[in-house]
Amino acid sequence: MITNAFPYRLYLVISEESCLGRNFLEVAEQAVQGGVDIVQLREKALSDIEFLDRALRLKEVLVKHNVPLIINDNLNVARRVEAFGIHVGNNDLSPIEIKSQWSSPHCLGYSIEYIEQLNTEKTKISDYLGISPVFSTETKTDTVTEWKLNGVSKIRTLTDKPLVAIGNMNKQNAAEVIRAGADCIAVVSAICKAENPVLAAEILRNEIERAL
Ligand code: TZP
Ligand code: MG
Repeated sequence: MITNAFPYRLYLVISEESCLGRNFLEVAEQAVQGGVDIVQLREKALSDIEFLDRALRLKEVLVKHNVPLIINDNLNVARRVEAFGIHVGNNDLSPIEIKSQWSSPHCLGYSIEYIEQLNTEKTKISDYLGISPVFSTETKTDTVTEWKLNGVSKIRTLTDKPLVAIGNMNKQNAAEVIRAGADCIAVVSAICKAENPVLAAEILRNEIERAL
């Protein structure tokens, strides 16, 4: 369920390398112009200093548009850039550690990779849940469960948290995933690798709105 604390519908997950050699700041800004309303910086192979530098530059762009920044799995960077929130997977920093070290009201996203995670304290204290991956994807191959539409529906029946669908999401499947119970669609390739990121975001946003 969408809440006042998490009203977002189209979520861009970006890294510099996902943008095919283009300037990732420009891609992010174009995505926002097309209708992305929340952005996560996900850099898995950088030092804290390099990660922070990218995060600060991205935040400068997002602030102009009043779009929140989420940092993937790095509490130092999240704090120093004064991010809106942090996102972690099941093998990352623990949500419990994060909540104890970084006080509310920062937004905490947690990826659900198998069903047993739902009934845990980590899930309970998270502000939104990632359904990861809905469909298998070349962007992230170390995944556990391919949820598909059935999995999205099943998770929907088990929690009221905002649900963010990720994994090979695109304009062909966004509407049906929303109808299956997701609240928000997260993408890397569908925007970062699109010829026209503004248009790609607009089309995705329309597909989402049409299914609500
Ligand atoms: N977590 C689960 S799938 C995924 C992440 C970060 C990658 C999604 O990338 P794409 O290109 O939108 O399939
Ligand atoms: Mg991880």
